[in-house]
Amino acid sequence: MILYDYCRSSAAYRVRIALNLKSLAYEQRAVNLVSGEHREDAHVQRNEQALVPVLEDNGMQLSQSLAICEYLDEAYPETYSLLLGTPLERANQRAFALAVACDIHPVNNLRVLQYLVGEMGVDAEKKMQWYHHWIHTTFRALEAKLQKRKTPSAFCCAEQVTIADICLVPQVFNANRFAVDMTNYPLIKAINARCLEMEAFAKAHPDLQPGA
Ligand SMILES: N[C@@H](CCC(=O)N[C@@H](CS)C(=O)NCC(=O)O)C(=O)O
Repeated sequence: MILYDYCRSSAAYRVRIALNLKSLAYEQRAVNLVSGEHREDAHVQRNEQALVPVLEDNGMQLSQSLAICEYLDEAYPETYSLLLGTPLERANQRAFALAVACDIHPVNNLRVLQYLVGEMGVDAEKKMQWYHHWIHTTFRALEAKLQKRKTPSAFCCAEQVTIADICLVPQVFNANRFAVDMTNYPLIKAINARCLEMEAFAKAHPDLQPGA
């Protein structure tokens, strides 16, 4: 498998964690988001949306990190499962993951921040205010959801890592990178720390990737 990714892309970080948890071998090809390599023809041929990650498997190129994670689970069921338990439990794990992937990530994505600054004339301070606001809005909700669990577990939704943790950890990395105050999120911080102790997460860390 070939993973087209970028060290600090949180969507690609999710897929790296998933591949590592499932012990699947992959080759990495860095696509530099800072220099705009993702908008060049070669990458747009892989993903018309000009975004990373793209996973190539059996000659086919897939985009969208969560679709890729579910593909990996379906295509390689003999390895670690990213979704666990009953349909209700699995839906709960997806809901947690989607809160990050659909409700934080898209509004804080590079192209949105670039549009705010470029087309909308927003200054650097207001851009950071925007960035922090959307993280706090969903982290507050997720922390409350974790507090309310009837049976508290070591990870977001279970005693094992699921797709929920795979989405949470890269988002916490982004929050820390941009100095978001995490004081009010003790459970998120504890789960993040627990995940980072695991090899699958440690190996996927942005600082250890090509081009970091
Ligand atoms: N929903 C997509 C999001 C992919 C995405 O937005 N990737 C970011 C990096 S985390 C990207 O390529 N950004 C380039 C840009 O904003 O121009 C997924 O989960 O794969």
